[in-house]
Amino acid sequence: MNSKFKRTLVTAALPYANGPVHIGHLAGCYLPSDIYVRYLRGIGHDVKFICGSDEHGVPITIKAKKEGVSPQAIVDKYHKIMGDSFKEFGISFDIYSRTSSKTHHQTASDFFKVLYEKGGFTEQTTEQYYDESAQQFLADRYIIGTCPNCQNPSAYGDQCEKCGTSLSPFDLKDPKSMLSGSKPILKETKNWFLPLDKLQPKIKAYIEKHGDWKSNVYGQCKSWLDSGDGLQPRAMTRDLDWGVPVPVKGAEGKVLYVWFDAPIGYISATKELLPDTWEDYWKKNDTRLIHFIGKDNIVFHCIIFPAMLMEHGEFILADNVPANEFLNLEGDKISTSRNWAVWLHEYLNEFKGKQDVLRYTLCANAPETKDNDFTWKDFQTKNNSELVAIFGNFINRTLVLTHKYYNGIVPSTSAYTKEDLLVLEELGKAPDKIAKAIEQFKFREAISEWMNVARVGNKYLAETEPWKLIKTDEERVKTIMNVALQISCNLAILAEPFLPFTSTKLFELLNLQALKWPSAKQTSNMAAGHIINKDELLFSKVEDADIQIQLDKLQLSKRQNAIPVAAKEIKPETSFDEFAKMDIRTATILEAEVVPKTDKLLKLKLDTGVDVRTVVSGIAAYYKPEDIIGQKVCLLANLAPRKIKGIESQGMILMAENANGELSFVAPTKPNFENGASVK
Ligand code: B3M
Ligand code: ZN
Repeated sequence: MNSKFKRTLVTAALPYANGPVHIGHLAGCYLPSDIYVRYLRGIGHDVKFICGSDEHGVPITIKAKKEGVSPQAIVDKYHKIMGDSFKEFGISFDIYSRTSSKTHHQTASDFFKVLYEKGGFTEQTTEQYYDESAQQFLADRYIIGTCPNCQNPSAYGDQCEKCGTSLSPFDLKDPKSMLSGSKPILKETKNWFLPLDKLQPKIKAYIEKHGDWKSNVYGQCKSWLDSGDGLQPRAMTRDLDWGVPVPVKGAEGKVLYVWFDAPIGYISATKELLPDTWEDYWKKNDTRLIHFIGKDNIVFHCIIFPAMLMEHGEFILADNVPANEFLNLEGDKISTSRNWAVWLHEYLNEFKGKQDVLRYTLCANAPETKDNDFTWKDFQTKNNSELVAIFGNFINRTLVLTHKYYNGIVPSTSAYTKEDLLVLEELGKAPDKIAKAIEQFKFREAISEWMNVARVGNKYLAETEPWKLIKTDEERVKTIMNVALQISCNLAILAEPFLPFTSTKLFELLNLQALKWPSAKQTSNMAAGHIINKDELLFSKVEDADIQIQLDKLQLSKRQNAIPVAAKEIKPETSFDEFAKMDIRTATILEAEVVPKTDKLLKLKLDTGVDVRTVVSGIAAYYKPEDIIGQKVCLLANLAPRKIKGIESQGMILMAENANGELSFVAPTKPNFENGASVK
């Protein structure tokens, strides 16, 4: 640890309270910060770990509108769900607060007033979109229109989700209010801006002092500072009715911009945690402030929040902002709206007691330097081939043999051999190697160094073969088992930041009080004569069937979201003459059978009123042959015949397809309507 600092304040981004927590959140921000903090606690450093729910801003009001409830009801619901998930995964915040708290409203409001009174804002009157029927200014997200880039007719005022372009509401063609569907008018409104353009030199100096930051973070900051016209003034107030009211005259009906109030939430939460000493963590130069975030939050934490703090004048600035990249899932971007995610509360139900398996997988595969992919197959491999086969196997062999040979009593050693000494030396070096990686925010490297200790242990047992030696050299086996127990104990110590549940359980098995990090530099923590507890498996296999359930769930999401393109947008105009070329007739299904060796196709015999013909139709997933004999349908009768699986299909049955991809017959609704009637 850098000795310049007496204490460390670690913050983890405040997640919006508009949905449950998924693996992307965990991997991006909460797991690395938790590992870091647990390590610091382990070495006895003074550290506080701050987080809470971000309960303001448009993400909340939109969710409330969608669910038809109040914003307060939304944040109450998700604050609880998120807080519970974090706790269950061992994310060891010292406080998990929320920005709707009284302390926070007061703190954010006071902060704004300080800047306001110093003349830290510029006032600007601008024209904004206003919904006259809803009598409300429209946040960017509340305006939809046509994307100028890709013509998507339902792009948002801040971004087109189809082509990814970031937009301003004024870029949209045919803007409409999402509240009423009406065309918004332009209306003048006054807001308070942080003059980032004027602050640019100070911010630049701050960033450039931190060339040691992760290159993804530093690079993004530099590109903001150096691009085009540099930083631009940014409105710190919004015309919205949900948030912290702007505490100045003439600002009635306005609230603080969510990105103004949310980072102040770190300060408010520290106040709630430490009413008497919070200032030590925010105002003393020997405090190290570290923000853990995801990459979409970089500019807010590296540029806007520091600018606010500088202008305020009383606070320290972040010493580091270790942002991660994004985690994808099975090759696709994680998405709440498409339900393409692994939700922590669902995982907990389905993989009871396996929190550490997810922690291990997400850390070993963390998106530290580039976006990364979570796959269930990899999850299974990490569990079965690493946690079970390497670490679990080593511990299990050690404990089982200790019981078998010595009734669970730690044996004493005689003189060490060269191989014992080599192993013990490597064991003694492990804590510093792991610590160094953690201190540099290289958590993947850190956890792999930890697993290497188990590898060393496994190799040691495989080479010394105590189970064979026991027949010829009992004395030597005592030493070997003693060494193996030392390795086990140190693995428990070093596991704590990464796999806290496993660490606790292993200490229980070893019948020891949990030891702290520095003890891992010793290789004699297990005293001869100490009695260990009965052995138990630390990890069990994840079966193919368990993985299949998860993959099936994702497939279901995919199907439910595969909205047929035709249903989304109306095709280009056509003429009646074009349409009239289709000869569509009513018909009745006479016979139906599954086409052999397929699971989607049915072979149908139809009475078309004109003839009887065969049609192959891809409806087997939706209709059973025996259920559709006698069914009325509409048939495109003059479609050129084509061979499908060797059967000539003479026409096509018209089907309607809904957003879930389900198919339904389209048929005359009058009973006994004749076959052969033409559809127009
Ligand atoms: N709530 C964005 C997010 O959840 C935002 C972070 C605030 S940190 C002060 O990604
Ligand atoms: Zn677009």
